[in-house]
Amino acid sequence: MTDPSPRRLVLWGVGTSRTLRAHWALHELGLDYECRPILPRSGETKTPEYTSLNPRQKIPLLEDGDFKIAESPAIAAYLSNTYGTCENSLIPTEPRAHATWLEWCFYTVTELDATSLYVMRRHGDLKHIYGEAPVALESASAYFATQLRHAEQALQDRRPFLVGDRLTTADILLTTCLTWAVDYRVPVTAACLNYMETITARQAYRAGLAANNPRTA
Ligand SMILES: N[C@@H](CCC(=O)N[C@@H](CS)C(=O)NCC(=O)O)C(=O)O
Repeated sequence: MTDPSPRRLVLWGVGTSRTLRAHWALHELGLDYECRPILPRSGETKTPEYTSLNPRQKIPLLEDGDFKIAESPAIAAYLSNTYGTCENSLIPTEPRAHATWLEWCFYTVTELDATSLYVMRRHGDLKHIYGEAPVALESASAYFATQLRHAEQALQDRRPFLVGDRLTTADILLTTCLTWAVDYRVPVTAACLNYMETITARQAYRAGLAANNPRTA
């Protein structure tokens, strides 16, 4: 029997660090959603249906009724701004805390993700698609180590969250980069590992991880 009342929130994509960010944010906010478990490099991001939703042919993508939004940091921020409450908001509002949150978000997605880890992925595991480039791979790994000093230094005080006294989307972004780095056997230093251990013990992280698993989605 078909569901007579399709859910409003539909998340496309499973199986990657970027898709995990969206699943995890949905669980932090306690939101009910439908998952379309398409995978990267499977042809599923290139179908005419999906291409009409996202011409970039990338996952994740969120549909909320007639609104759609891609880019994992934007999806997490949209969900918090739209559905977050005083109790579970994932974005600080006080101007300086908000600016610091933005700084962590941009640092993580530009310096750690796009410039370092993704370059390593493209020219490492995905070299059959993006080309072999050992020099780029090595320099991206060294760049990651230098850039990670910022997080390592900030986390020396053993703070549980990057900004303020609760989880924000910046924690979601940084944690997914740290777990990605650990999977890649890129050295991650002590304070970052302690921080990651605390954050990944959260129930919403566990639930997001299960939802992001292509075998269970
Ligand atoms: N900046 C985007 C990156 C999205 C991205 O690169 N997604 C990859 C998987 S992690 C993808 O969809 N690749 C498409 C494909 O290979 O089919 C985000 O953070 O959402």
